[in-house]
Order: sequence, then C-alpha cells, then structure tokens
Amino acid sequence: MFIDKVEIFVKSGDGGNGVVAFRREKFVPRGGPSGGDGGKGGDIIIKADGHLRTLLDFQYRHHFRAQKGEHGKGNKRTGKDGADLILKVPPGTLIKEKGKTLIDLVKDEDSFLVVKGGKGGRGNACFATSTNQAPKYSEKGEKAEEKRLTLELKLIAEAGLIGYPNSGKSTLLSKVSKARPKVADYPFTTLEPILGVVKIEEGKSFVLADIPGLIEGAHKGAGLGDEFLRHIERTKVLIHLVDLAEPDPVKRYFQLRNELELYNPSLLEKPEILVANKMDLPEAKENLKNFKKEIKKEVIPISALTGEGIKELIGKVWKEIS
Ligand SMILES: Nc1nc2c(ncn2[C@@H]2O[C@H](COP(=O)(O)OP(=O)(O)OP(=O)(O)O)[C@@H](O)[C@H]2O)c(=O)[nH]1
Ligand SMILES: [Mg+2]
Repeated sequence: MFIDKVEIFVKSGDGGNGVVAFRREKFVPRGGPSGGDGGKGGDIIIKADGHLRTLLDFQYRHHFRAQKGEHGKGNKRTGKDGADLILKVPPGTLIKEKGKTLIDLVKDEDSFLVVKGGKGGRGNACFATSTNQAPKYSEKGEKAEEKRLTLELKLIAEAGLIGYPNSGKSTLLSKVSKARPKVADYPFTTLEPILGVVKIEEGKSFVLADIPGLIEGAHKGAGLGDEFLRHIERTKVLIHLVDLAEPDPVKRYFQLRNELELYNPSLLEKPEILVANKMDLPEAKENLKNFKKEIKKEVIPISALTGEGIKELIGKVWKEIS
C-alpha cells in the first residue's frame, strides 16, 4: 500500500531536575551545597533522506518520544542530556500542524526541529550566595513539548500520467517500469497513486506516477474525485493519455484539461505530452486524423498493449525533464 499522509505524535524529553545536596566530608562539619543541574531533554528532529521514497515507516508506529534528561547528582555533577531522536522522511515531505505547514523538507539532509527538549533545572549549588550559603532549593527540569503532526508527501515524480479511466495509464506504467499496477477493462481500476522508476539506461532514469483516472466533474467529487492531482503538482511534465478508440476523444481531452484547471490552473502551464493510446485498434486509427486536426498539438500515437511508439514517447519525456 502506498502511504502518503500520516499523523504522528511527538514528544521531546523532559529536562532533568536540579537536586539539593550538601557535601559530606570527614573533617568538614558543614559542607557547602553540591546539588548538580539536571540534563537537557532530547529534541525530536525530522530529517529528509534521499534514499527514502515513501512514508511507509510511519504506518505502524505513530508515537515518538525523545529521551529525558537525567536528574542532577551530588558533588555538583550534572545529569546526562537525553539523546535526540531523528526521524527520517523522504525529500518532499511537508510537516503540518493543525493544517498549517511548518516546513517543506525539499531536499536530502534538510531537517527541522519539531519539539525541543526541556532545559535541565539548576541544582542548589547554583544558588549559593554570600548571604545564603546553604540554599535548600533547586529547580525542576523544564517540561517536554508535545505535538500532533501530519506528514504529507507529495510524490517526487518527474512525470505524471493523467487521463480518463481505462485510457491505459497503468498498462503503460507496467510496460516501462517494474511497477505492477492492476490493469483491468473497467474504469477506476487504480485506486491510489503508484510510482514506477523508468530506466532508460545506466544513470538515466526518472520516476513516473500513475494516478487514478479522472472524469468530468472530478473537482466536485465525481468518480474518485481530483485529490490525487496533488501527487502530480510537482512533476515537470504531464503525460496525458487519451484512449483513441473511444467515440469522442477530442471532447474527453478538453474535459480533462478543464478538470486540471479547476483543480489548479498552474497545472495547465506544465509541459504536456499528448499521447494517443490504443492505436492497435481500428477505431483508434479512424479517430487519429480528426483528433490531430482538432487539438492542433503534437500527438504521439502508441499502443501501450503492443509497445508500439513507447520508445519514442519515453525519449520525449526524458528530453522534457532532463
Ligand atoms: N487494445 C488495447 N487495449 C489497451 C491498451 N492499453 C490499455 N488497454 C486496455 O485498456 C483497459 C484499461 O487499461 P488500464 O491500464 O487499466 O487503464 P487505466 O488508465 O489505468 O484505468 P484506471 O486505473 O481505471 O484509471 C485494459 O483492459 C487494458 O488491457 C492498448 O494500447 N490497446
Ligand atoms: Mg489504472
């Protein structure tokens, strides 16, 4: 299962308490104050790691606590600081609190302190003055911070497949990558986004996202709705797949563009590679000429089923993103 949004609960470490203690030495009847300070509690830091691609690690574990600071000790010894906890997430993860974005960890190694550990309290040794040489009080450590956070990952796919249900998006993804999305001859087969890595040759690869099909009215919730479009908001290029064997592919093309605009008009400004699929079928061959005439845009004819035209398509995508 692909996880792209998780809620977690984070709590830093409490600061250790300062203590009250007095020196006890054989020949010193009234030893001075010697209570040490408490250690600082651990912080929780969220850090982007370029090797990660999903938030899967957070599927089963939602609660995270950093270590507490140790209490102070006699002989003016300071308690140990609690260890920090570093949570790793894929680059592109947004950290939100109560719906507000705290930060966007864009690239590898980006990090953000989400909850700060409590400061250690001071021991009584700190409070000795000329007028109060034997203070009998110390500070308590500062309390930890706790937060409920949402981690949201917008897939870092460089190319996104869009189109009506049944247009062949998943078929294409399974042809060009090792991803094995379900393919079937009914609409809304794909229920959640699926990523695949398209390898052209050594050192030349890109991530392609297959998202559930869109239909007219998706912005109002028709079909599976349009919320999946957020997964392709950051792609460099959109691959718009149209089933040319359908009776009116021209209308469908414009309906889909309209849904993109209603979701986020800036999607229309992304480079669009327009693909006419199912060219192995006679109906598709019949429709192609009219389709090209009406759309007035470069069209790449392919058959995701037989593989015809796919190499040229991938070459075009690579040119656009590299
Ligand atoms: N003849 C022919 N059939 C194709 C081609 N590409 C896909 N199909 C068929 O079209 C149907 C839908 O394919 P999918 O890949 O599941 O379509 P999708 O766009 O992922 O659909 P959703 O996940 O529902 O949005 C399946 O029966 C495929 O076998 C093609 O190039 N030629
Ligand atoms: Mg699909």
